[in-house]
Amino acid sequence: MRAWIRPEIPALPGHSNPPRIFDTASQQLVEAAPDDVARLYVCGITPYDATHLGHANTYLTYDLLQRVWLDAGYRVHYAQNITDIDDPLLERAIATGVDWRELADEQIELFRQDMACLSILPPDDYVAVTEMITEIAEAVCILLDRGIAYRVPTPDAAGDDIYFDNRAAERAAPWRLGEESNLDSATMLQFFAERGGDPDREGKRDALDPLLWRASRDGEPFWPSRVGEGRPGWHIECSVIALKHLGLDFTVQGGGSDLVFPHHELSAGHAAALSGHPLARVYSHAGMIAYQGEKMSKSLGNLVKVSELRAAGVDPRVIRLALLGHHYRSDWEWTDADLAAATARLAAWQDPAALTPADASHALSAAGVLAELRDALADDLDAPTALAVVDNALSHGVDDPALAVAAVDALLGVRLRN
Ligand code: 5CA
Ligand code: ZN
Repeated sequence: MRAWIRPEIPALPGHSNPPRIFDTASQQLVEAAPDDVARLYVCGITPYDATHLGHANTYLTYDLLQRVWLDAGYRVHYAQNITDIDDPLLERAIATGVDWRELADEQIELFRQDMACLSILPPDDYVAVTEMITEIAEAVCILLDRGIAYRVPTPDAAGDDIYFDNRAAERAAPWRLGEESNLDSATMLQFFAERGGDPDREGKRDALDPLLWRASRDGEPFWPSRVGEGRPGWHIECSVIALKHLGLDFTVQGGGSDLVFPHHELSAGHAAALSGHPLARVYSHAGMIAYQGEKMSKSLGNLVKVSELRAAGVDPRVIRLALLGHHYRSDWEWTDADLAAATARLAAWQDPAALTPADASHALSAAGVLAELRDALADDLDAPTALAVVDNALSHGVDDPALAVAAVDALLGVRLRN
């Protein structure tokens, strides 16, 4: 799929250190330092409603990570999927009387516009599940052949549903359930049931075994394949897309923390069972943004949409600054105060007199400001500290305003002057 336009990044003198970021599996900060090319996979949208601030925050997190990598001198290879066939999308299409393909196309286009307005770096490979059906079905065949997948008879469907055998995968692959999420089995069961899993499905070998392939039911979209007519389960899509485009053991797998379990844990399991290697070196997760007391989510409908803020005249840089005001790993609730604070901050940063010292003898070194910005971001993407560094530079003025402006543009993605 076509992604969106790439924002320009000004060149800066010198370079950042490789970033340290928090790894969910080991529960510690680790250096995300690739040998050469930084390979990043971030789970994309399920396109049945418009981009909200929670999505924007997650994609902004990995935009920052890429800006640090680029500034540290690495090349970046970034892949993202689109879950353009799944139950919630079909349910919304039926409820609104729209063809599911039209709904997905409309929402993908809106997402592209939102991402471009927010100056989010686009993926090199932007891949819809519906473009990968054959490869996914092949992967399911391989898992069946190796005895790591099994058929569950499905009387109301044209063929069998196919499930992943977690226990068999643990025996065959460098992977263990719980290794990434660190959750106990009761919590896994709860999250599995809440987040698209079917623990009570009759005929499964284990309650936590996930669906790999869903045989077609009456009226549901399906694709012919070597494993019968049907469509892919959720986790396998990300494993197959990531393996195809990024290869083995890539640098960082990212997404919101709602995906830690079951989605990321089981995508890693599928990939390990297919390739014999771990999926990624670092498993990174962004916090959840809430609104009106609950996690902002399309299914609940408590959304603040990027497109609606834009239509109301909010400068996308304000949205960026509002999100950057919170550390990416924290869970927080959006309020109008975030918007007000970010609006005031952008106005202050854009003031033509800002950064120019009233008294040259008190000016800060712009090179020093750049170094502080780099240190903050390389330290687990500490954007709130980075914003404070710029605020401080403004209150004193700097000896080279053009360098400070370029640093804010390149590292924080906020262009202050044209
Ligand atoms: N298509 C799947 C991933 S394969 C999916 O989760 N789609 S989504 O549209 O529901 O979410 C897209 C991304 O936004 C995911 O990385 C998810 O973790 C993140 N996300 C969703 N809601 C929030 C929220 N309230 N706060 C922060 N991030 C969120
Ligand atoms: Zn995913």
